Amino acid sequence: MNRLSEFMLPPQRSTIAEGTDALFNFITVTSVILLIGITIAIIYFAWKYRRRSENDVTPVITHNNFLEITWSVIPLILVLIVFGWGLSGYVNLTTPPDDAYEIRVVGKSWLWEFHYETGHVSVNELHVPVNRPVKLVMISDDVLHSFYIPDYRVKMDVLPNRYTSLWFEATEVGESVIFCTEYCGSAHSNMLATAFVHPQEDFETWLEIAGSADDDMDPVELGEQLVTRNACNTCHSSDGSRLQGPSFLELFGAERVMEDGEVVTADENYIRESILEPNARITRGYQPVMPSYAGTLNDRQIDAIIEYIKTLQ
Ligand code: HEC
Ligand SMILES: [Cu+2]
Repeated sequence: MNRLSEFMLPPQRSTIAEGTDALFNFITVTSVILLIGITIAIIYFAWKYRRRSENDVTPVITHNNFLEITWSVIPLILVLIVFGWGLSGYVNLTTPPDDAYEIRVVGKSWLWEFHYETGHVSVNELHVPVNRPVKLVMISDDVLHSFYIPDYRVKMDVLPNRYTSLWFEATEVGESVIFCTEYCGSAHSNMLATAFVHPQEDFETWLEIAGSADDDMDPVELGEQLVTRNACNTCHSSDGSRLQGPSFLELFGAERVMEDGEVVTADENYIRESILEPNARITRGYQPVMPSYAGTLNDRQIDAIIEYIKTLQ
């Protein structure tokens, strides 16, 4: 069975992965056995009871209790096994252990934000300790998304206005891919993140430094990093090319025409407003698809991004 999982499925990197795969393999193997058995029976009977002569007459058969009960009871038992097994897995998946480490997740078109107990926020990077249950409490800022880590066999819809949660315990130090599996707009396929699993001590250290590492960095350098870390660069280029949004090249100081005809000079206030309330004013020729970074970026970080944009002339 494990060979089968290795062949068909992603690596098993959480405590529940093996159980989930066992059920999946049970369903696959039973279905294949039934498929082969029924196909052989159909072909055999078609051949055995073929019409041999002009006067072949089919005998009148009304029913056969034994056969009918057998072919009802066996599938019923199989279906009940799958139901019970699936239910216990579902209950397990929806009840996190009490000591689970909690991280909050916000889905936005088209990125994932992770908020830690220290107030640190990381974008598209989930950091967790190994061998410790982690509970994710998730919500969406806009449309429906779905949070999926194939290596951990966990998936849960992420909804606006309502929290959903899931939990897992990673069993290996390393990296795994996180997908959005609910079609959520034109850049849905870019809504990817990475789960980084650290040894327990390293996780504590990571959490301690993560919040303060930026403090003594040069603003322009910090701004450049933030643009990548916050996935701004998936929609804004720094070389003049047009992506989902306008390029940052030659943005600072430029005159921008808004959707309603208003002309705005791209100064500090305009950039700040664009980051915190992207829908307040829409640049003409673009869709209102930028997520708000209010609550994600603090003043110092916004200033750093502005300083960085200023250098792109
Ligand atoms: C999902 C794509 C997307 C992401 C991610 C994104 N933006 Fe935008 N942004 C846009 C679009 C589209 C516009 C133009 C429409 C509008 O004004 O909202 C825009 C407009 C802007 C503007 C105004 C630009 C102009 O020329 O008028 C600024 C400044 C800006 N974004 C900064 C940022 C920063 C900083 C980040 C990261 C912290 C970011 N954006 C992340 C899509 C995005
Ligand atoms: Cu999505």
